[in-house]
Amino acid sequence: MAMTLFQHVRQRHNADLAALINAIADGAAAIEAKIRIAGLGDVLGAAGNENIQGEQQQKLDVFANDTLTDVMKALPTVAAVVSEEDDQPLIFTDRPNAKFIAIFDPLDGSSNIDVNVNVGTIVSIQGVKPGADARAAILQPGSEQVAALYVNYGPSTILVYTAGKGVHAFTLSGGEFLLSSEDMLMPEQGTYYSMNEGNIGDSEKVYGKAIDRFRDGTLVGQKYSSRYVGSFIADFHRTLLKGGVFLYPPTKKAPNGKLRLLYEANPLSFIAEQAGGAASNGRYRILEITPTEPHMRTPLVIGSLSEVSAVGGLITITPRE
Ligand code: AFP
Repeated sequence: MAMTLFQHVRQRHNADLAALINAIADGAAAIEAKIRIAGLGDVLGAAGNENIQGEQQQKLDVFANDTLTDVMKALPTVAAVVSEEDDQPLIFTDRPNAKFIAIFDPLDGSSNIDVNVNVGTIVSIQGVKPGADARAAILQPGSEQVAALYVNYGPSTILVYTAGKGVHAFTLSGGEFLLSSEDMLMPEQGTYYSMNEGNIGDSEKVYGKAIDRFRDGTLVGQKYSSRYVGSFIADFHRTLLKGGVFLYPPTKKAPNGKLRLLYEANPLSFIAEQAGGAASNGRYRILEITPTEPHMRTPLVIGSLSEVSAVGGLITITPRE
């Protein structure tokens, strides 16, 4: 039988991280079971509340958030939890030896659920020294992440993680995530660009220019095709496997970008870099940005090294101070 997720993390890293990632995977298996029967029960549709981002919470958002939060509450190694769905971080003050902070988007792309399109769970795991202020430790640059993972609820359910020694994928089978790809590498160059082209007129001109030049083959020396699902995990997973680039620029509606730094851009940038890819906010490497608040947004250009560098070359890079 293929190696389990727990065995893999334990062998390459340590038992505490293996227990944490395994518990998250159990939560994801419960979420996937609910997604699989979404059309049959009272599972689809809006829950009737808005989250901190001003977005309509779906019933499955609430279920996924409650499931993952309960997982974290039960783990004595977790010092704090940050969720897209909750305004404030949850700090566990009675755990002086806790050493992880779990930051997650419980169900990314949830507006796609009602039309049966892939959704995902994204988790960033940061470290905090025992006894240190967990609230302050939440705002670390992404380069300090201990691990990052996502779960893609698609035709099969796949969990991809890194803890700094490569990127590995596990496929859910019989309630267990089993190793399906080890030491994954993103192609250095792909053939797809991925952006909501409805935003081009409302974005900085350079993004429209980049798309034009991907199309006519003058940016990276070949003509590109377009792919855009509108579920970040689906678009990222394709980019990890096939190469290419995903772009979400600043727009008039979202002047700082739409995607969230701590629980979307950071974990997937860690995975992209570990797979040999790259990620920037158009100006800086994503993993070097110091967050100013837990729900901070960022523009994002992520994918193969060739395309991310080429888009970066079109943008006026401001040197870091
Ligand atoms: P929802 O979780 O509200 O569906 O948003 C999904 C998302 O954050 C991310 O998964 C997509 O990449 C992005 O939004 C799509 O945004 P646009 O609909 O503006 O293209």
